[in-house]
Amino acid sequence: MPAKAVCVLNGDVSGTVFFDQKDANSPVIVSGEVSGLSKGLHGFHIHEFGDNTNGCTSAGPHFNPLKQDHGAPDAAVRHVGDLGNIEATSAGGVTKVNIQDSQISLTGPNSIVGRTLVVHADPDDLGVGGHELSKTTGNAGARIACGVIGLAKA
Ligand SMILES: [Cu+2]
Ligand SMILES: [Zn+2]
Repeated sequence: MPAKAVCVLNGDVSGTVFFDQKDANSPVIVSGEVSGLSKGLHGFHIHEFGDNTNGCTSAGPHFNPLKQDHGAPDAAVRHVGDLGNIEATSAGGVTKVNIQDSQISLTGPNSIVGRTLVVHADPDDLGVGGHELSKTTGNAGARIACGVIGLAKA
């Protein structure tokens, strides 16, 4: 069964991100746009809770059902929610999102539906920056926009 989900990002920047999955064992295609980012890399993660009652803070830590360290999307050791970075090639413009990921899902134990997508102020160091936060958050800094991922019409 194909599944679709969508997230409207709000905060210091804004955007809309779609999640498409052909069936439960297929990768999830993450596509969309984020507007207003500063030039450079910005951490892009699924956080555990779909709770924005205290802004992006209440989304909690990275979605990590397997209790792993933080890492790059293509690393063997990563959080399920680790989607790496998106890159704004100029300041304040529109940044396209185009990611394919095989750990997140729209069904089952790795489902991201009902959780929060967060965009960060700074680059995610992918676990290898040597900072005390590298293995938990990638030292990606403030949460500048977020939104809850919800089911969309398939
Ligand atoms: Cu994050
Ligand atoms: Zn992580």
